[in-house]
Amino acid sequence: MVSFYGVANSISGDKYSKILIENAYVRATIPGTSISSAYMEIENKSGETITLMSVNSSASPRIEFHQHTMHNGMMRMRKLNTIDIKPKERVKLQPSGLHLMLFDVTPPLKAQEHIELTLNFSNKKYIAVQLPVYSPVQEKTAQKASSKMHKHHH
Ligand SMILES: [Cu+2]
Repeated sequence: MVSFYGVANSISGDKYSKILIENAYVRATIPGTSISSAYMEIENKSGETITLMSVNSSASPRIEFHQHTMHNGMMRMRKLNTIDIKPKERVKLQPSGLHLMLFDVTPPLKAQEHIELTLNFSNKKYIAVQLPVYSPVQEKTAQKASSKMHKHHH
């Protein structure tokens, strides 16, 4: 499954290749709601920590970084200001973990569509990523495919 749709803005090809984004998708909005969450894997191929500062999209006026945590058996979401990606590290945004939370999503996100997110990294690196919108069934299928893919490496 090819899941990299990145387009570089205002960065050279060299620097661009140091950030890899894979397995990105956003969930279809549930009818009657206007929130969604987006997931992806971000790999830092450089020798320095790269920080994800913010994410913008025409699909949502407010996108936050959230982390799910367990407190006394209760799932909670904590808002993070930024996400650090250490040298050679791969940060996974995934259900029940780190994720992007999209608020006031309009129009509703429907499966088979795509939205564009612009990831703003430290040192003025901007990467635009096309994310497919997945239904719950498509999400499960994609997760199975990516866990198979990763078993290869281990
Ligand atoms: Cu959240």
